[in-house]
Amino acid sequence: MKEKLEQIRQAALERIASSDALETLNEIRVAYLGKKGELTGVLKGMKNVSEKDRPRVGQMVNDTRAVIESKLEERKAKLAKKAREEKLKKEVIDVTLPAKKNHVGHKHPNMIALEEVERIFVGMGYEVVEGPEVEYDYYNFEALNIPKGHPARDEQDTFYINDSILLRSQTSPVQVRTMEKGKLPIRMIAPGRVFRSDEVDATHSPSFHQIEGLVIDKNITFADLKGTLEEFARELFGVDTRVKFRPHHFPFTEPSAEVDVSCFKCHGKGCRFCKGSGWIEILGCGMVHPNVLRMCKIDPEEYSGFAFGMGLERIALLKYEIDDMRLLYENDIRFLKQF
Ligand code: 2NM
Repeated sequence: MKEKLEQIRQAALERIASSDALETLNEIRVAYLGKKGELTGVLKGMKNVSEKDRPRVGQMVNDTRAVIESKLEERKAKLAKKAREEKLKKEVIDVTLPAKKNHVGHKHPNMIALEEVERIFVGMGYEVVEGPEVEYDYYNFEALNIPKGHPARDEQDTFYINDSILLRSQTSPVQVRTMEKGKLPIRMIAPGRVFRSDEVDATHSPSFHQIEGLVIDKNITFADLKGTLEEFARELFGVDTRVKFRPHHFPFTEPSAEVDVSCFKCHGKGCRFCKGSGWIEILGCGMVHPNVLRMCKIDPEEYSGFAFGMGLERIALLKYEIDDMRLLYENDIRFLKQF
């Protein structure tokens, strides 16, 4: 019996020592200590051992079991440590490798210009209001004193969805919606995308952006309009900028004007930039037409106001001296990063 146990012990310890995987250790455990294992076999043979020898033999079986178990644990810890070290070695991080480049974008010139314009008007107490790009014919034309058959409808080739719904050709519908709400006074600008069926060239696109402004209060006069836009031009183009109001016609304002600023490149002497005139056109404006006020349920006897509108792309092209509007729509990061 003793020799048998000694033999089992030897064989088990040898196998444990030469094992090199955790799975092998488990197989060894099963082979010796498992239900059908060799040591268990010996225990089962105890019934043939004399009563007198039984405690001693039992002790020997337990000792053998304990030795095998402790060696198994010891080997298991060693193999686990080895595996962990190999894993760490494999996963080592080379901190000298160049970092992955994180390509960040760049603010679009339209956006830089828009934020500048918004900053100026918000500074004068204006609110920035947005509205839908898909509009009713009513808000885009009718309420702005442009009835069906009016020539202004042909001047702005409009994308129609159906008879009464279209892609807005200006952001004035946002102003109409604000006036309709009836909360006065109003000091607002409405920036946003507008659509006109134009051919693409250096100065045209079927989709571009406008910023329109509106002030409605008691006793608002053309002098307020002039002062406001003069201040705006000086902030946007420099303190020595002069402004010129040329009579014009818009259906939604009366009187109306177009506004030129003195060329900020040549200061009015005349250069290539202003095509020799010394002046650059930047926006249209006027006193809101009484018909528009009435359609928005505002009494023109009590309230008056002014409105203006400018093309955002035009401002961006001028301010950043870009000579082709198409560059603004290509989104080439090498182009955008210059501004
Ligand atoms: C312009 C020029 C002149 C304008 C008018 C209105 C409204 F809704 F009050 F009638 N909003 N914007 C306006 C006036 C727009 O753009 C060249």
